[in-house]
Amino acid sequence: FLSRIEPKELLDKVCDGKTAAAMIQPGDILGISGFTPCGYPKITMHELAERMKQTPFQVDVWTGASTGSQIDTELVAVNGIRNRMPYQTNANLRKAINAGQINYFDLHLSHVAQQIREGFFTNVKGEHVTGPDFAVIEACKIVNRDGEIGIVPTTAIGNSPVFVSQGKKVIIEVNTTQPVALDGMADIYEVANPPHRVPIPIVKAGDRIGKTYIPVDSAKIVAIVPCDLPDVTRALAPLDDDAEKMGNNLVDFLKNEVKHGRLPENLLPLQSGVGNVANAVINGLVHSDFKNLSVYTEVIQDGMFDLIDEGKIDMISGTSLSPSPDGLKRFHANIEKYSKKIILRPQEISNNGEVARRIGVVAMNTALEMDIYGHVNSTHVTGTKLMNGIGGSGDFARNGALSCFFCHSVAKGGAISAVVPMCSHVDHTEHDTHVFISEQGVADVRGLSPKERAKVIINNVAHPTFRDQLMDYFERACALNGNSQTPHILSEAFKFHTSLAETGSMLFKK
Ligand code: 0RQ
Repeated sequence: FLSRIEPKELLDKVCDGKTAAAMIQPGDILGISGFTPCGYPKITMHELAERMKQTPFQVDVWTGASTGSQIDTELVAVNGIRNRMPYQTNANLRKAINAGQINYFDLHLSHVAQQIREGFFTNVKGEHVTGPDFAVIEACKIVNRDGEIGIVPTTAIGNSPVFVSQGKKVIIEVNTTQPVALDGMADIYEVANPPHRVPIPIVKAGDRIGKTYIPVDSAKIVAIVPCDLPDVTRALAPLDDDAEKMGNNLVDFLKNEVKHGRLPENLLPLQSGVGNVANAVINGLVHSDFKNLSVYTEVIQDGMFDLIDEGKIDMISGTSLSPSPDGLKRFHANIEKYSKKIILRPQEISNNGEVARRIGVVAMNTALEMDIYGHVNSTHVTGTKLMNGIGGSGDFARNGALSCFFCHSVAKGGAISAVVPMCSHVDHTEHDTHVFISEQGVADVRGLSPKERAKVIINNVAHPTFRDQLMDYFERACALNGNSQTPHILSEAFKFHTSLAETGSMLFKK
């Protein structure tokens, strides 16, 4: 542990997690490292939850995305979180948010850093602040490079740079389970807010533009805590037939794009979301003939290692390394090979709209539901209950060269249709969606009017069991509205959802 703290003048800041947690005051805002369950501080947050068990109080928690159990389970269990942003995937946290116990704000992940610097967020007193009270950051090492003290981050960069630069105090957790070979993967570059912003000089996914460490003003460091707990990442569901079909549908679609000259042979930089569907999609590419691919995305999951092993990938840019538990072992066993192909950037850069537009990503994200006109709900189950959050899907869907959305055509054993007459919540509008892919097929809605889109989506992506019901709605809506631009029968637009609530199925009983 001590050998990982290169600036010896910082050794007097070394303390245990309990001492660090005791510095945090009720109402403080904590800016925590971590993005999808990796790279998050473990010991300090566990000790904070223990302290809250004795003396209940609350803090605000800002993160990169979802974090680990010490934060998203333990702090939730002691009712220790007042406000939380910008993304989560934890069942306990989700339950607390949907029970009104925690105020949660769901943001485009690339926007968080700018909005912090601008002072969009308020503290418990209602005052606008421009940074957290504490940045709590997991480190692989603390270094002195070219006279600058720096935190070498671990498996997630997320919002750590802005938390450190804008935070009042910094707690660093040095995790000895994280390999020192991670040093060199990070590319830290912080942008200025308007009107001082200049172009971000990335023209290819593999361009390095910053430092390998997060610069930190050593006067702000109040604690350096040893940690020996590994990241606990999430397992992925095994790939089933439907997942394979979805991956094949994508590959066929992309091959056709190349054939007609709309995409280059090695495609454009790929972005893919997280979760089972995203993993299936990448799996399709692993088994395809595409070569010399590049990836400009946020989360690097197991499928990316397959692409490296198959020799199909030139470079992968992301903000976090969040493989499954088996994938993490594989990464550690081959770290020399994988680390050369991977760049980890702050989420303000990995998800940046300017860069995504310039390099022209192929955005591949997942929908909970989509409607017949091409709007997408990625975040709210039946329009009311938060699932995870928008994450980076909107950053890429709006700015990518090509915006694809994936989903299984049905959920919950066939009771729920992914295609509905009107989305019960909208994250991505008809203006941000180009191609829909389910295990049933592909709906390419580029250049189509809403009424043209409806037919293609119903016939190609919806499950056959729901097609008649959807077409019946569409045809009656057209008749009722005199073929208006986007026909709806407002009194029936949510009948799929109300039927689900009343009968347990979106399929109406005839
Ligand atoms: O629940 O396993 O309990 O049955 O949702 O669904 O099909 O396993 O798909 O793991 O890829 O997650 C949209 C949630 C999909 C995710 C979502 C139920 C379904 C299952 C999961 P069960 P699958 P995935 C990168 C970019 C938004 C953010 C984003 C997500 C569970 O991809 O959060 O893309 N995306 N960010 O049964 C009720 C429906 C349902 C439904 C599926 N219509 N109603 N439940 N499910 N459709 C990430 C970051 O930015 C960090």
